Amino acid sequence: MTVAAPAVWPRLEDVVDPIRTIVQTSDQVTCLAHKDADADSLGSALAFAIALRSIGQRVRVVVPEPLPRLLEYLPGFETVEVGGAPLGDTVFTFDCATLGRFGERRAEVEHASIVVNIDHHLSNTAFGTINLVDAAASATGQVIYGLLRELGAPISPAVATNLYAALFTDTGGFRHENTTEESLRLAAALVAAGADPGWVALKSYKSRSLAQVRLEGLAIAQMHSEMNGRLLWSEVTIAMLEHAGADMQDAEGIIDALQSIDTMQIAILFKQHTADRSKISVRTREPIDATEVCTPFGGGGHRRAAGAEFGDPLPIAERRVLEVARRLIDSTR
Ligand SMILES: [Mn+2]
Repeated sequence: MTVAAPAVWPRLEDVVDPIRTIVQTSDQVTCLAHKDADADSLGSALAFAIALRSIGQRVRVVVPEPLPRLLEYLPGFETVEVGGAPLGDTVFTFDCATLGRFGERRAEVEHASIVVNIDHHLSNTAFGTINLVDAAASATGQVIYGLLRELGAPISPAVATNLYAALFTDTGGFRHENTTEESLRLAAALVAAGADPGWVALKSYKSRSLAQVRLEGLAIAQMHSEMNGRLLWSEVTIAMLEHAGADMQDAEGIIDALQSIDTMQIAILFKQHTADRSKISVRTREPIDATEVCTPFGGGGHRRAAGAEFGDPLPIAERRVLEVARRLIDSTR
């Protein structure tokens, strides 16, 4: 069941005391990132976990399958659990707008007695017992920083590095429109607390494998341009993965190449996960809202970046999505 999001979200100062009580009275807190976790989701979960452990709490960090191996550089990554023990009664979620983001862990989140939902997606469905959602924040990591400060938890270099990675990658290395005065000030504060910006940049954007770059080459070589380059799309098929010696995690970043093209208004990358399951990543420029490409298919995200999953073979997903994309571009003429 989907819960309608409130028109006005609770403010940090309204939820900090209940969150403090939850943390102090729980035997164990589970920090859960979303499926196909990115550095904002997992970095926020790790930062929160490390900070709480340092003040004596028992905290686990869990991700739905599969383990996001490209994030192994995040401090504490070696503690991340995938599969295994139940989530338990107290679950904190990070950067997850809907219950659909929890993959095989969804039922456990639905049945947990306390769920603290911390996010920055406007489309968040308020599935938590407590919902700390700030759509003005550039990253969930920014919300976590504010919460940790309110809780009086120390921002160690490991915490700062995780939060910096969250903020840095969710702003595309401070290039996306969600880069604000506040996020840049926070970046400086995190560097002062021990995050190394050059190292995080190296790990997030300059540590790609040969297979990743080969796969990107294949996807770019067969990119389609429609409507005078306003609609740009490509695909990653299982055959392409085999050809490049890559797996689907290596497709991360291809969408950035598509969205770097000057004429682009909608860029879409189609990913064939199995014969009858596919996913899309979508990026847009003003005035087109990326969520409008994805919500007809049960997906969501942000105005500039969104995604969706399909229980359809790739060609069917492509036909359905491209129809929506062409119509959106047409309506902006
Ligand atoms: Mn995020």
